[in-house]
Order: sequence, then structure tokens, then C-alpha cells
Amino acid sequence: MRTVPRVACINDLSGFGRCSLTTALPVLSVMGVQACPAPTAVLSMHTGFPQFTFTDLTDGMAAYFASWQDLKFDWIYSGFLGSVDQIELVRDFFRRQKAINPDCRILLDPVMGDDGKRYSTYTEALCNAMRQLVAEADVITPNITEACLLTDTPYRGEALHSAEAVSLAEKLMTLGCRAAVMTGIIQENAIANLTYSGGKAEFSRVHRTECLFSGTGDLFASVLCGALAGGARLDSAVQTAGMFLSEVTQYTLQQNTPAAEGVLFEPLLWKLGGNYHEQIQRK
Ligand code: PXL
Repeated sequence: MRTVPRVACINDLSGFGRCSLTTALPVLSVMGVQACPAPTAVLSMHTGFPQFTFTDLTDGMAAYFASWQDLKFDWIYSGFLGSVDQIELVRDFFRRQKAINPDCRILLDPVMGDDGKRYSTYTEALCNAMRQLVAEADVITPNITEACLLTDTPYRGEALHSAEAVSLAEKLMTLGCRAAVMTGIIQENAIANLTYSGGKAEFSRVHRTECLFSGTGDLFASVLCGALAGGARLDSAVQTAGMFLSEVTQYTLQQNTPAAEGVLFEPLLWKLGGNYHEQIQRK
């Protein structure tokens, strides 16, 4: 492994609202990982705000990836994708990286929606293209809404019994990914994250904060990516990401800030720079 693992972060840059690249870059940096951004779009604010500008960057992406063709990445972490063409460019980038470096791993966060609803920019064509992209991934991190959209399953809320969650994860696996982490399953006063890998399902539960903040999926996937790039096993990386999310959401709830502004991770970011992962694993 490289001294500083290298990750390509394919995601949008939203100027306000704590999500996508503005979350991924600080989290990966503090976790000792070199984060190389490939921006898919620039938004003035994320799409959860009533007004935002959206500049799609698809046109520049082929040249952007071409200039990276001799770089080897340990992981590729992809998030919000804004057009079908973009999804195809990302698929080609995944394939090229795997071809020049079979050890390259792909973390795909299929950012499509939340709370039973698709994001306003997310069309049916994008859903179909995302289903195909999942087949290229080593790990995917959908929330329940996204798991339902990907598998054409009717959405019946975020509260799922363990057996229902496992059967949804099994459906996700039929799309061809190597492992799936289904996030944000409500089970009484806990949030469960389900890791499905190697034919085995494992639940990791943390304290639930009763509020829905924007960008929590991005923060979870970013911490997960940092831990994985640092060499952690998938199940332990899921525990670490879950614990950090639980701490940060509880802190944010106490501060009483608008939910669309996301989780206030800045005051707690330093924890990820120490031996947070080791501490969580020892608990
Ligand atoms: O947090 C996911 C996300 C990422 N990127 C953009 C978004 C959202 C959620 O609303 O709008 C642009």
C-alpha cells in the first residue's frame, strides 16, 4: 500500500449545504488519504434548497479523465452523477483504472434520493443508467430509498425488519456489485447499517437521532471510504462510519440548525484524524 492512499472522488461541488465534495475532501484529507476531485457539476447550493444554480460538467469530463490516464488510484469513490452521458464516462473510467491496476477498488454511492423521494434532478433514465453502473462496483452504499429505486421495490418507509432488509440487500446484489452496505435502516431507537458481502449479512447498529439532515449519506460514504482506503475491513469500516455519523447527528441536533444545512461535522472532524477507527474497533 502507498504511504498516502490515493482516491479519485467523482462528485458534485455544492457551494452551500455540506454534501458531496465539500464533505468528501476534508474527511479524506483528515483521515490521511489523498483525495483527488473530479467534479461532475457545480451547484450554488444542493438541490434540497428552493433555489440553486446547476452547471453540468459532463462536456469536460472525457478530457479530464484522459489527463488522468496514467495515474493509478487505490480507490475510486463516486457520488452524485447528473446525466446519463456522465454515468457512461464514469463507467469507462472505472474500467480503465481496473485494467491498469487490478487492485483498484470502487466505492459507488448511488446518490439518487432520500426519504422515499428521488432528488429533483434524478430522471428515470438516470435510474436505469445507475442500475448498470452498480455492476461495476466493489461496494455500494444506498440508503433505503435508493435501494428501492435501484431494485424497483415499492418504498414503505425507512423502518425495516431485519429479514426485509436482508432480502432488499439480496436484490441489490443481483445487480452485480461485490458488496452492498444499506444505510439508515430504522430499527426502534437504533439506526442499522447492513453489510452484505461474501454471501453474509451483518447488521451494525448505532444510536438513532430523530432528525433527517441533508448530506448524511455523503458523510457516511466519505468516512467509509477513508477507512477502507486506510486498509480497514468492510464490516469494521461500516462500524466506524456509523459511530461517527451518530456522534455528529447528535451534536447537530443540539445546535438546532436548519436540516438542509447538513450535519455540523467541522467541530468533530479532528477525531477522524486520530485513532478513531482503532478506538471504535476496541469498544
Ligand atoms: O447529499 C446528496 C446530494 C449530493 N449532491 C447534490 C444534492 C444532494 C442531495 O440533495 O442535491 C447536488
